[in-house]
Amino acid sequence: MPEDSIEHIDFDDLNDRAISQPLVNHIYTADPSAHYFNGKIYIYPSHDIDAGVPFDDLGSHFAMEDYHVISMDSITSEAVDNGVALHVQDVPWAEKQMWAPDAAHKNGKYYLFFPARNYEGRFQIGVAVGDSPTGPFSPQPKAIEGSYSIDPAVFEDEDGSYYMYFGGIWGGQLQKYRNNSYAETNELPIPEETALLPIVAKMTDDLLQFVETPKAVQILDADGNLFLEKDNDKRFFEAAWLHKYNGKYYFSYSTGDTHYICYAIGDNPYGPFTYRGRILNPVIGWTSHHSICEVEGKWYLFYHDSSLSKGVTHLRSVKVAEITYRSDGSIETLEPYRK
Ligand code: FUB
Repeated sequence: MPEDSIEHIDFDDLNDRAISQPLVNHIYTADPSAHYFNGKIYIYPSHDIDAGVPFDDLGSHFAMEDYHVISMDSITSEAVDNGVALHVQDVPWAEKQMWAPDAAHKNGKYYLFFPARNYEGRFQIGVAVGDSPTGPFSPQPKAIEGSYSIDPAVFEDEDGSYYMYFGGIWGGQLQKYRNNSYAETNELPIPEETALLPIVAKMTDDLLQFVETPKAVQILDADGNLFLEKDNDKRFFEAAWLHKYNGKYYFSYSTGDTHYICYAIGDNPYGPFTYRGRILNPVIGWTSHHSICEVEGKWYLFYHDSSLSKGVTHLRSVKVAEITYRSDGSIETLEPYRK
């Protein structure tokens, strides 16, 4: 929701109608990637700040500098801020804009995956490694080779393989790439052309690199066709996430400029995925970003909105709400504020 349409919102009333409240309110947090590691919930969010950078369509005002990990003993417990887990000043290749991260756990090590702008102004994705799920994390000296754009989400499959999904348009620069190559002249497709697609790559055993050339992830409509750019209430924009439910792979994402969290279902981690609907209707704030995590047999959507900051686009707060699967595997759409 654009900031100019929020002037008349009664935020006290909105907060009363919200289906959930911010998990923490002493700092702003966004883009939550939630995981259940060793019987506890860990949330890896962006740490929103007001850095005084003017608003633009490329998201320069999202000028985040560090990451804090939030932990919860259970879904109803207090959310604990574990302090700074990684700072941009400690990442040799990254200049600024520590955007939506994710994390993974393997063989007793914890891996924080994060996008940032490098010194040439391009987003890339880095990895930092730690011994604890809350950090601190030590960054690798260089970004992942062949990585680009934003919003990494790392999925661990049941066979022990890990896959990274990534990509985001506008500020996330995905429109500048075709077949993994950058060109300044590349732009968004025109409305009648096929929409841009998210990207996936399998990770190496040490989770520090891609094992293969990244591939496009196909999201198809019910007739088996790719969405067009004009289908912007269904096509991919940013915020990829993958989870597995009842043996099926669910790829979920934000439609960006239409503000929906949607999902598509497939039979393997590479897709294709067939569009099935919306998980979350628009929240207060322009962006919508989420993750889906199973905790003790129930499934939860971690998401954010800008209710605490009274609608400031780049000052968001992480929330959580339970999601419900129907018997056919579809997900009931959540309305973030009761009518
Ligand atoms: O937090 C910065 C950017 O906003 C994220 O990378 C996008 O997904 C959007 O939420």
